[in-house]
Amino acid sequence: ENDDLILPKDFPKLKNDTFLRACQGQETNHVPVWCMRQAGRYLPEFREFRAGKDFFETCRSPAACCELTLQPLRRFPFDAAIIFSDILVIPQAMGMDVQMVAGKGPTFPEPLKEPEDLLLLQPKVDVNKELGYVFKAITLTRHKLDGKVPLIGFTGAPWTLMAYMIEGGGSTTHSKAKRWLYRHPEASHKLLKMLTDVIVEYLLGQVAAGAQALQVFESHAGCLGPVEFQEFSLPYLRDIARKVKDQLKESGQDVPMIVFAKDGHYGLEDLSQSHYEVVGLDWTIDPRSARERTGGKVSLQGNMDPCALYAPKERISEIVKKMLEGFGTRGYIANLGHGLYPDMDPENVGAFVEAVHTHSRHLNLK
Ligand code: 1CP
Repeated sequence: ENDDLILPKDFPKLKNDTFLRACQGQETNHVPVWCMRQAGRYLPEFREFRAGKDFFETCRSPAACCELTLQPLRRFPFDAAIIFSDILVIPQAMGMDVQMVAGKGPTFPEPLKEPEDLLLLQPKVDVNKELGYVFKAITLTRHKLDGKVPLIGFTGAPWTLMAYMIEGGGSTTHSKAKRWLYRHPEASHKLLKMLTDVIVEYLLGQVAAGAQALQVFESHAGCLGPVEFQEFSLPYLRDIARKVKDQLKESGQDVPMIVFAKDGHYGLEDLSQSHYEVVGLDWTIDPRSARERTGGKVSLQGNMDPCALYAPKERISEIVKKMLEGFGTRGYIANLGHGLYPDMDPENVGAFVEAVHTHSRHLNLK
């Protein structure tokens, strides 16, 4: 592949800016919709394309990432695309080995055990060198999208990445990682700071490569209580948004940022005042109370229970209508409260997208 052919310039003109307008709280004809994990195993074409290929090898191929990002957009009129990649490319860039083990998920053969292990991490990560493959994937995909919809870049948040680096994989209790918070608070802050520095550079690189919005996934907010969230998650989430925005402003750019702290209800007020344009919500929060608690200061994204996609299509339509009435159609991006599962029926995903578009157009006419 000739890398010169995918330079981040002269991108095709954007034809559907509904998602970007909703991020900024502007009026739209319909409520924009996309799904977390829309590029995923629920699509037969995804399973076929990924078959027999190593997951992180796939992540390192810009052409493969581009194809997987575009697949769901060929089927459904989503209003945004999200680049195919993974949050765990950052620990890899910092020098850790991460493998995708079938049936088990991401696995670190040598997780961090003690504070001394921080010395094993790269102190200064050159994101262009270590994560340039993601930037190339973004540039290529932005060209291939041909302006159909905006392209979202993303990262894991510091606490969520720290949790994986210490647990060595997925976990229900996160007790090894939380042990660090209670036993080694200084080392924990040191690691969170190291991650924050890489994340800021990584997000800026994604924008330079062509990302038109950025989502920060704090997927493991829920295992922290309000006190630990205040100390170990929120300050870093704020730092990331502030630093990215300050840098972008210097070059006259404005890219909306979304923070998604799964199961972090207790942080909703704070998250709505953390320099992000959009707060993502899981399905355990009622739309009206989320609006009240965020005081109309930010746009909201979410939050249908992904499992509602197992319901018959008529029921999905009713659930979507209620959700839209709860959030209102302004400053709102419809999504699920978490990612799609592999056993979900693509037809029902289509029904979800259609229900959002149809009901929101009706509500806007009222
Ligand atoms: O082989 C496969 O296809 C494995 C499944 C898979 C996929 C499709 C993994 C493994 N990652 C991905 C892609 C991915 N990961 C995307 C692609 C874009 C899209 O949404 O369409 C994104 C945004 C992510 C982000 C991600 N990875 C998160 C944050 C979102 C969330 O789910 O909370 C997390 C926590 C991960 C880690 C991860 N990667 C894969 C799995 C199965 C997991 C979760 C592991 C666990 O905690 O148990």
